[in-house]
Amino acid sequence: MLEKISKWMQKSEPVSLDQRGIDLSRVPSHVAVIMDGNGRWAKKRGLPRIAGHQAGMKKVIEITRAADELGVKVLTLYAFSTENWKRPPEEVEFLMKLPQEFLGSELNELIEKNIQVRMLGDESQLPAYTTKAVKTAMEKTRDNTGMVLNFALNYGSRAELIDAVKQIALDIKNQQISSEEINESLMESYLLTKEYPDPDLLIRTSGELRLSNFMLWQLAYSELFFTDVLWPDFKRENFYEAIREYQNRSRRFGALK
Ligand code: V0D
Repeated sequence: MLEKISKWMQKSEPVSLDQRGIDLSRVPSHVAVIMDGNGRWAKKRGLPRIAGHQAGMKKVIEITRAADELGVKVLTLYAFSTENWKRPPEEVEFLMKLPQEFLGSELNELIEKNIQVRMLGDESQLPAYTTKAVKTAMEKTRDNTGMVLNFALNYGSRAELIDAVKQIALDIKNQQISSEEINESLMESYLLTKEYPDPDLLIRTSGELRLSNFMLWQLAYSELFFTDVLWPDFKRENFYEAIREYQNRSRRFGALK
């Protein structure tokens, strides 16, 4: 067995890893994260759920910095799903104030780092103070050319697919396109993610092994990394571990897909 491994290693291309064990020439372009476990983190400590969300917010800037420093091009964070409206109204209200709070303390750093803030999802049902904060951040970072920090807010993948199908049907009816033209690339041009490559890597924290209606089309070929670590406990080093695992998998299976 060891012999097999060493033969395989001789055959592979040489790789140069940095001090963290990461190959900087093969960093995933697009990383998506389901930031789960905030409520559980709080419960374990006898704190209200909102304390978990607050602690989770601290990790958003930490992981944004880590991704930016590695050269990730797009970081998509699932901040609020269309299912999250079912939570108690006080919790929803607290969550809706987080974009304002986050941007109040972190927007200057994002601007300095040439990061572009974007949003993915249906903004029409969000409170005005939430959309205002996000839109201001998007405008202030619109001309930046660095990493895209993409917040999925009131996002649901099935709704995104239904909207795409509806729009395609309308465009056929109006003779903008013909049904013969429907293919993967046309479909992609009707999705909210049309500007971005598909995620290379999905990270989900907190031990749940499901996609929960997140980017169902876009994740078709992505590497999936699940960890039991709760989002408020997720550190830079956990992010690096996910990147190393991604690189080990795609080194082994580089020929497939
Ligand atoms: C709570 C863990 C940052 C997940 C992270 C409205 C649940 C902290 C934002 C944010 C949330 C969103 C848009 C933006 C800037 C920041 C955020 C929500 C929840 C839901 F432009 N953290 N965060 N938004 N949590």
